[in-house]
Amino acid sequence: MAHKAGFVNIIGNPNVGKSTLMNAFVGEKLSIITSKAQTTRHRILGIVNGDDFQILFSDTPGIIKPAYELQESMMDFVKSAFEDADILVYMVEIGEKALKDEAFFKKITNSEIPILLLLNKIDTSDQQKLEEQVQLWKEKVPNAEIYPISALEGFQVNEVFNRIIELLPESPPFYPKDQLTDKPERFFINESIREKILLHYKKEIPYAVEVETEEFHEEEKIIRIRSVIMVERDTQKGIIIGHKGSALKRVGVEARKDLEKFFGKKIHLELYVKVNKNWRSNQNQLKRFGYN
Ligand SMILES: Nc1nc2c(ncn2[C@@H]2O[C@H](COP(=O)(O)OP(=O)(O)OP(=O)(O)O)[C@@H](O)[C@H]2O)c(=O)[nH]1
Ligand SMILES: [Mg+2]
Repeated sequence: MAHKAGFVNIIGNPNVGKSTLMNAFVGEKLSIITSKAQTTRHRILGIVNGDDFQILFSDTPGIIKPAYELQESMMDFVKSAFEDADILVYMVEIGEKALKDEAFFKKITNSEIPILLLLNKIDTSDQQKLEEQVQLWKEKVPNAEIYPISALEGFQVNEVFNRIIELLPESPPFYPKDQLTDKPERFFINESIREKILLHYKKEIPYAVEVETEEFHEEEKIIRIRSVIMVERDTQKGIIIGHKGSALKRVGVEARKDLEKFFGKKIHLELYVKVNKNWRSNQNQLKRFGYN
């Protein structure tokens, strides 16, 4: 049989479960997951390899109306996911409202490529509501195949995976067969730390934070890491650090545990906080942090 390979790009509103699904497909925690919207800021490739196939999943930021430069570059990642997709996975959740961007929605309904519309979080729904929702989405996106799923509980995830394999175009692999992602180690360190900040701080704080890993030094038995948490203002710096450093310490302890699992090695993690005024609206800073 001929080899199959292609880009399967996951798009949808914020917080619907896109990252949860990609991690389930890949079997690794490549993308961070929290209950807050705009958890994912990048396009993250997750590669699933078989003897005769290679699926290049892309997790993308949730679709929003951008209010500042960072969000514009997040939406550029979504745009790029529309451009190179061989199969588009459009994820919605039970009871959600319309996509926040009409133009993106038109791209989906006018799409020439296969669309799998995944109605996620059905573990939170009853049968009647589910049937109503399926009917609704059939009318809204008639060109899609609809699959009710639960990414969290793994319900119907295999069925969707098998359908993706069927739909994949014939192609040689795009990446070496032992490669898992396109992102470097430092990216996953930054993201682990950012996840803890999303989990433990309120309101605007997580959105004002970017993380940069300055040092990554692997020794035989331990990896030594130093990362800086960047905030936009002095007051935010104080909040991140907390009383006698307690808040920052909690972030460090929890991120270190995740990273030890991810790298399978003991980790020494040093964190500090720096003010980087208005980095979210500064093109040069954004470029440096890997946003286009
Ligand atoms: N009940 C339930 N919760 C889910 C399911 N899938 C994801 N979630 C939860 O929904 C929340 C958002 O999940 P994410 O995977 O981060 O969603 P996302 O679409 O990647 O979000 P952004 O990156 O912010 O756009 C988390 O609290 C998940 O645990 C599901 O099938 N059922
Ligand atoms: Mg996400």
